[in-house]
Amino acid sequence: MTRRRPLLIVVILVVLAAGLGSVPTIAQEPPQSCNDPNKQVTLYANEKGPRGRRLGYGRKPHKPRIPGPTIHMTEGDCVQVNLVNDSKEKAGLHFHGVDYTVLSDGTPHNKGCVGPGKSRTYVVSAHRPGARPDGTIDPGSAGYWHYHDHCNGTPHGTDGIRKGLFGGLIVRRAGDPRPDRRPFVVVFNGRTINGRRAPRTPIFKANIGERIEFAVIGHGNLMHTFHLHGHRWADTRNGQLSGVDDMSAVIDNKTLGPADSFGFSVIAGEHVGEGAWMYHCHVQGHSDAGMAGLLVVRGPDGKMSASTKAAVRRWKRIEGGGHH
Ligand SMILES: [Cu+2]
Repeated sequence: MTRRRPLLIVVILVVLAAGLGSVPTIAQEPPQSCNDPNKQVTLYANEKGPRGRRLGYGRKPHKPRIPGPTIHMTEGDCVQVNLVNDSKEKAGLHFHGVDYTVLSDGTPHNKGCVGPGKSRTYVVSAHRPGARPDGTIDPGSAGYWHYHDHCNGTPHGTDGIRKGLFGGLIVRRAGDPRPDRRPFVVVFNGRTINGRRAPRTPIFKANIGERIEFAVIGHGNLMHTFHLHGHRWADTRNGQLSGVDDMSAVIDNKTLGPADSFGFSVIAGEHVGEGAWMYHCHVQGHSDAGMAGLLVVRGPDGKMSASTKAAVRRWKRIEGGGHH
């Protein structure tokens, strides 16, 4: 025993030194306010549609959108989101993927709901990846996330989500490729895309060669599969491979359950050219019910070719022919 004691002391000293020298990344609680006034977002919740049966978040009062405005963050950011509830119903904000205290959880039991005519601030932050003192990896916050109501109808926001209270949240890592356009946000909810059925679903447009980005979110009670024609991406955090020998699967179809989300960026028309490329849910009964839209790849000058225009017209006519 006495012979082993010096070794034991050395081991203890090494462990202590390692502990003192490392930066604990997990012990910190997320902040409850952000100092940067530029990192403030205000969202307004309002009824939407002629009968006001839908609800949406918007950047301006009485201008709700479904999905709501996409919130952008970079790892290391803190964002203060002010929710002004201009609707006649209860609403709130609950975020996926990022850091927040229970005060910003947006749930009824944490008193995170906002009554009609009231407002409230939520604080969320995104951290960079790092190593924990024990050597395991603390993943960063980067990802294709989303936010939604957790208050309307039930304590789980079931009515709020059904009516349209949701939006995308994109957290980037420094060095991630940036798209040339605003991200295309696709929310599969019930048998709709962004609350609509073809041919009134979004028609996204880009010029050939541009980097375009999709953020895809599932909601409701159904399982979906997102498929994009003519383009494929890596099944990784942002759709990119780390090198030519990266063995990650390359896919053009991905399963999406409720509250799942993923995203990727691709080069519009790469290897396939201009045209009207469909994106849709590949559950056949869902695409037949109207869960389909278009990615229109225009020429490098931003002009749609005659054949692309004709294809878009045909698509609208065919999809407008009634759903099953
Ligand atoms: Cu589906």
